[in-house]
Amino acid sequence: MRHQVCIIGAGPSGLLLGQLLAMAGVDAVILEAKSADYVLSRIRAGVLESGLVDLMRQAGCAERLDREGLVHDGFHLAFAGRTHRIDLRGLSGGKSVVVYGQTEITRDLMEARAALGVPTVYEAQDVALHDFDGSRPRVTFRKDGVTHEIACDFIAGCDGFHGISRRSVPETAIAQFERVYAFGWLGLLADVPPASEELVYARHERGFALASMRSHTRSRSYIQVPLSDQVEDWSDERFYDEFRRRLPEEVAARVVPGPSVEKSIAPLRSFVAEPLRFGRLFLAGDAGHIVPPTGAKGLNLAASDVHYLASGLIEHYRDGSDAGIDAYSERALRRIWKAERFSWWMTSMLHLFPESGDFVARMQLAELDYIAGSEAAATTVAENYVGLPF
Ligand code: RFL
Ligand code: PHB
Repeated sequence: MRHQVCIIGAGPSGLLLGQLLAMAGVDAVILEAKSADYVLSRIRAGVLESGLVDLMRQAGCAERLDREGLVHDGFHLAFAGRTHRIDLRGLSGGKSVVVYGQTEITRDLMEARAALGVPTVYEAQDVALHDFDGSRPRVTFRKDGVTHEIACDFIAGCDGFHGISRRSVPETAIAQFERVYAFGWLGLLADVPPASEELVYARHERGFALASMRSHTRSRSYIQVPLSDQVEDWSDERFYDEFRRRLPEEVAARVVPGPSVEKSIAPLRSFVAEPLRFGRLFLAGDAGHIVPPTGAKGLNLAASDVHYLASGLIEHYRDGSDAGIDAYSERALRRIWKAERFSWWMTSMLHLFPESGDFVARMQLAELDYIAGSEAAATTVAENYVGLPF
């Protein structure tokens, strides 16, 4: 088998890249380790920046997103018994975010890919990358007991944090920067109306809480938990008790404790690999970087990577220029580090760090009070939350 580009991973990064390339006439195959149903069952992000929405439109996949996505012009920061609204639209020169689940983005992209009839191999086992430091990279995998080989011009590693692409690069060729946090987010999805029309990020002495949603009838709720906790420790009832205690009273009063459709604990991590290009292999999305979810940036960063990478590859095939792919790593990393900073800062300001003591707790409150009282401070929150320009 021969294809121009071999994409590893059919998460949002791989599918969006595949779609943009297909629309431009570039021939790409996607290899995915799991089944399509498994990929669709992962509940993750829900807040989209306008850059991602625009890319979905460019990919011809935004019809349902434009119809069902909820435009949010603001969100709330709750702390010390107060609630402060960040007016995203007013503070960012008219920008907003869209609430629409990652699962739905994935589904829309999968359907568009199927309609184009371009190849995706699900349940590809033992995917291995070869010779990407030379001019003829190859990818091998097993499917139904048979070994296959794909010859290609480029490999796009879109296989997430635990994927094989980044691990295929010699350790001496890659620098890795990491911060691991001592807590995780316990998330609960339920088919009940959300407690608040806009998202509420709450800093509380008992730990962080976030009231979010997927639609007017589906709520997504999170609480900070120690990493030692297991999902089994948290009945729905216990979850809602704790969630309510951490939210402002008027929001807590409106929590409808519906049975969980999904409940899971996600560890929090900041991570960046440098560079994002190794010969003819490129890393994009979670394969190259991870942010803690507090800034809602993970999925959106995957989209900006894909934007830079797709335009570079299209330029290569259409114009015979390598300027775009040569600049990929640097362009993507400049935006990644700024989103890393924002996500780390929001995480630091809103979570309970028991080991850090009262001084840090007072700093968090001073910072939140400053944001609530200063338009300049609130503007930097809004500008980063709606997403820095590509
Ligand atoms: P994904 O979504 O992890 O997709 C990677 C795909 O690659 C496949 N794969 C392989 N395929 C072939 N061969 C191999 N050896 C492979 N190894 C892995 C995987 O099966 C998978 O299908 O990465 P991608 O596409 O870069 O997308 C990134 C986003 O998924 C991610 O940034 C966000 O979901 C992060 N994230 C969140 N971001 C937000 O903005 N808001 C959130 O609320 C939020 N919640 C989350 C999250 C990430 C989580 N993870 C990674 C555990 C909650 C969780 C639990
Ligand atoms: C979500 O709805 O899953 C969500 C929203 C905002 C975040 C993180 C997660 O910052």
